[in-house]
Amino acid sequence: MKVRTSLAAAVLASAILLPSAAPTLAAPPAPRPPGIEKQDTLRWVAPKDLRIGSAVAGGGHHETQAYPDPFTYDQPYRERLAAEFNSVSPENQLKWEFVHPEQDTYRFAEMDAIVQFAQANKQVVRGHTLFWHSQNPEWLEEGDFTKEELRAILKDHIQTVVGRYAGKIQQWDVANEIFNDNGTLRTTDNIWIRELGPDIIADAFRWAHEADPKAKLFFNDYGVEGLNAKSNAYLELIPRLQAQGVPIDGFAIQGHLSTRYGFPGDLRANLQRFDDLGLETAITEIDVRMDVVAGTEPTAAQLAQQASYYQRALEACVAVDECNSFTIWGFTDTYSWVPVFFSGEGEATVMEEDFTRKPAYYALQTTLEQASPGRGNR
Ligand code: 9MR
Repeated sequence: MKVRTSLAAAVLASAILLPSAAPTLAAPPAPRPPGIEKQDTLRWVAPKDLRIGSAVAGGGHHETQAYPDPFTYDQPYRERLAAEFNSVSPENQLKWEFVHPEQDTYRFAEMDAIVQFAQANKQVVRGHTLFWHSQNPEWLEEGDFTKEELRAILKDHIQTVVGRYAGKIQQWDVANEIFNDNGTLRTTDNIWIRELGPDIIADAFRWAHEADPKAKLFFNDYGVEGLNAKSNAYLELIPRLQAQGVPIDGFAIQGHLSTRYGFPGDLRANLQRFDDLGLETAITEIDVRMDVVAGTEPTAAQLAQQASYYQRALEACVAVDECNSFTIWGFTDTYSWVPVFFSGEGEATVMEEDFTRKPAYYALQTTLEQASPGRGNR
């Protein structure tokens, strides 16, 4: 399982043979990985009213690793991304620091390539994210702007980015992680809320809606799996904004879980109370990390616990009417953010580094299969 070094070397070697530019725009569909039947994939068994997705690795922590851009250069990775999923989410490629690195410069090539890939492979795209306290460019965070200027900067950004992909992005995480764990707004570290006040949240949704009236607009956060102060805060905020006519379609739960803690058994009840408000819901970033001891494999018990968390999360979504999208935050441990951010933890995705499927993969496959009276979005 521990093939990080050799795999990185192989990817690096193949990168040398490839052109340095991102794949061309008229991308053909990715071929199916050898040995994998069409019917033996997650997207094939998914119910027609549920998209099964993955983050698309690139940007962020990947830029500090010893491999080239995964989405651009890792062909076996691309084949599995196409074969297994019918929804994709850019992991970092739409975040401010990546897509808007200088005040007057946008960098769209990478996201354009993801959208082309998704279209060629009949996948929908989740846009992530427009309004966040993190991964903002220095020119923005350190800039000396008046309130009017900041407001104009946010509006321009949202309308430029959402407008460019209008009709091509199904769901947007418009506002990401706006609450602290205790349910108070992030009035210190979120530049927009700090400088412009909480009403700017509604404007962000209005501007996104103007730029693409058909896109579904979401709040997205971590630590809101269960019934707690943070999820309560969303339950209070969303209807209040909707009563003012703010275009909000959904509430999304990231789902970064750890086997160190118990499974959030109230996930289904929590999704249901947002569904009861008439909202769509989604699981947008699930992974399940575990303790790792360098040089050893996870135990069967660890893998079984991980599989059960993935399965219970998917079952919770399947059980709720308008939970229409279930996305894992990467599908192979090769590119997972977890070991980079949590020392001593890892193995958080459903496939080993050589794409061997873990018990967690089969748990998802079986759960999707059992949830599928009418299949569709293959
Ligand atoms: O997976 C992302 C990683 O590549 C970045 O370096 C990191 C920086 O904050 O962000 C990771 O993605 C985050 C997502 O955008 C929002 N929810 C939490 C995710 C994990 O940190």
